[in-house]
Amino acid sequence: MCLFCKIVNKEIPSNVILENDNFLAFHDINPKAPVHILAIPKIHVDSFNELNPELMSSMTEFIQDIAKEVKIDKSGYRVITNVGDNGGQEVKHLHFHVLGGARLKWGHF
Ligand code: IU
Repeated sequence: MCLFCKIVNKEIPSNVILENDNFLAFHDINPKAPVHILAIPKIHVDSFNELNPELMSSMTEFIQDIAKEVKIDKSGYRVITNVGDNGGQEVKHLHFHVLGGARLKWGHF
């Protein structure tokens, strides 16, 4: 079972901020911004490449709810999903990074 599936099953503890039947949001263990949350589907999806558009639709609302929950919806934030090797995806369970809490820099190569 993959790392994030174990987090979903609570076999590995995480700092959960929001959860419903289909999704889980928890604080990234190695934050790259003052606010850094990971949003994942509870079912195993390898990456954005395999993401069903219908699941993306409900994930959109979940990510919007995260931003409101941690109060970065008004100040602004960034949503990123890394895909595959060139995208820098380390954990092969789809996750969206939700980053905020400061004016973020841009540029990645
Ligand atoms: P990436 O897009 O696959 O590189 O992102 C993986 C993220 O998962 C990365 O930001 C890690 O800090 C984070 N993470 C975590 O929150 N808990 C863990 O046990 C592990 C990685 I391993």
